[in-house]
Amino acid sequence: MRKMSVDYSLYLVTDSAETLLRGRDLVEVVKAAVKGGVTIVQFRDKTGETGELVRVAKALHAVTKQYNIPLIVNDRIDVALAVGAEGVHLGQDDIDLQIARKLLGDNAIIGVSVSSVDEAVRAAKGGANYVGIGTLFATSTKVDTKSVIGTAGVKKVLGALSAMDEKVSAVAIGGVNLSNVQRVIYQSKASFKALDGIAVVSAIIAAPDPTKAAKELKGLTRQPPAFAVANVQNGRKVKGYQALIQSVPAVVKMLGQARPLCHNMTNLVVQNFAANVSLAIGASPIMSSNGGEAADLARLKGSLVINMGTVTPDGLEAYIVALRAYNMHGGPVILDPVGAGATRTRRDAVNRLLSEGYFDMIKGNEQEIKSVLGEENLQQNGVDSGGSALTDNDRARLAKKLASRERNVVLMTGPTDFLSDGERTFAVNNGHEYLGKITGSGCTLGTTVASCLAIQREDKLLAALSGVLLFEIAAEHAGLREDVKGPGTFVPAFIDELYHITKQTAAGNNGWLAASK
Ligand code: 3NM
Ligand code: MG
Repeated sequence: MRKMSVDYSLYLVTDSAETLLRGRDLVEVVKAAVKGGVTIVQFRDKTGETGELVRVAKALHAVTKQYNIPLIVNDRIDVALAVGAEGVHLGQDDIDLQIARKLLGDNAIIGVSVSSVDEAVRAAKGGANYVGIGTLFATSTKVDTKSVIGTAGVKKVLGALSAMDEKVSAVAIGGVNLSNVQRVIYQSKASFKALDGIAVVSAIIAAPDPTKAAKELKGLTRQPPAFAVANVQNGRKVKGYQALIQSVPAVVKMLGQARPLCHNMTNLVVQNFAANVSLAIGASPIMSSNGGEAADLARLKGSLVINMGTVTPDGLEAYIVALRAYNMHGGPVILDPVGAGATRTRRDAVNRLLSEGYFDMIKGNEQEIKSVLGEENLQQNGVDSGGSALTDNDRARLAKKLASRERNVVLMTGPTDFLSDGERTFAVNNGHEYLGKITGSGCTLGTTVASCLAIQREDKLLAALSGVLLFEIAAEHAGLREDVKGPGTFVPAFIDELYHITKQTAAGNNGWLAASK
């Protein structure tokens, strides 16, 4: 075996299933794919007779040698040895890594399938050259997967690997395709380690034109997704709360000037209220839950709110269509996971949404954020005094944890709101008790923040902060008015105050912000 430096960026795993090949010859398909830019090939055939496996492996090796890329054989060390392949790939139930190393030598590339931190650490310590982390997303190519771990699971593994002395490369596998490859790379990235590549089967093997598919996938792996931002303002990262607050008036002012579109796929209860709040702050609301028109709306440079308040199976599919359309154009999307932990349907819906697209922001109360994190029984700190026993530090940590896991912004609402982009975490103490006594205050906060996101995309945390302060200080103003006697009279007064604050800010009067705390 020859020693070679390995480029894992576009890792093709073969599959001889007729449903994928549709009459085409595997070797020809792989040749076309390699021509398109595949950087490493794994021959994976779980059913063939040994003689046939050796014949195909030999033909594949002729192709990969021509392009100077490695050929890896799945599981079958004998086949790898027979054709002089550059390495093998081992599943957790395959032959032991140490034995494989002994049989194949130091120069062989040995990869191991892992789906957890433990498996990854063991593989790295055992001397694996790379790990294939999966199953990323549920895929019909491999139905007997042990666990579907999502980008959050991949990120966890990468984080663990980055803390080790052993150098091991990493690819992710399972359901990666043209529509999600950029997001997978973006969201999987741990602080000190990114994926070295992505591994695909059907996205290339089943593609009508494997050369084109490989070329496009490779291009996308080198380019950040449309929704990626540096969270900077004028090239500078604003770190402190006080410094960030200085930029809030400009955001609110811009709302009235730009009149951004705010597309709401929201529940029936709050549609009217959300549309009124949008209009009051200068945004232009569209209340449409029809996935069919989302692609057109996504081109209008607005933002999208997906509020699962009254989620239905059809509604969920419409959300996904819209989510993908906005992701493609870089239009910001907010998830409001209403009642996320309440039913299995809602938990499943959240998981499905998180696996199908990117949310620039997730806004929810403590219970909702916990359930999106998958932490129903969080370790409690201090004395349980009924209700939530979390301290504010715990709450801040929750928001930060989810934001860093999803690589987005999290706004966790409550008596104190917590905002985090994973690096910066702030608490806001504004608001009024009547917000808790009317329907749709959380949902319309989502609409407000989404409107800010539509015009402040570079620093999404600033957009969140602007929306929260505008919304909650307006509520304080309304609550103080003499004509407000309770929740009923609060609603119209609140809409008025949102309108007044936005107008004042447009005229250069930022006095209202002094109430921020
Ligand atoms: N291994 P596609 S998932 C071969 O989880 C394989 O280890 C997996 O196929 C794992 O790119 C998988 O078509 C199939 O989704 C990936
Ligand atoms: Mg195997």
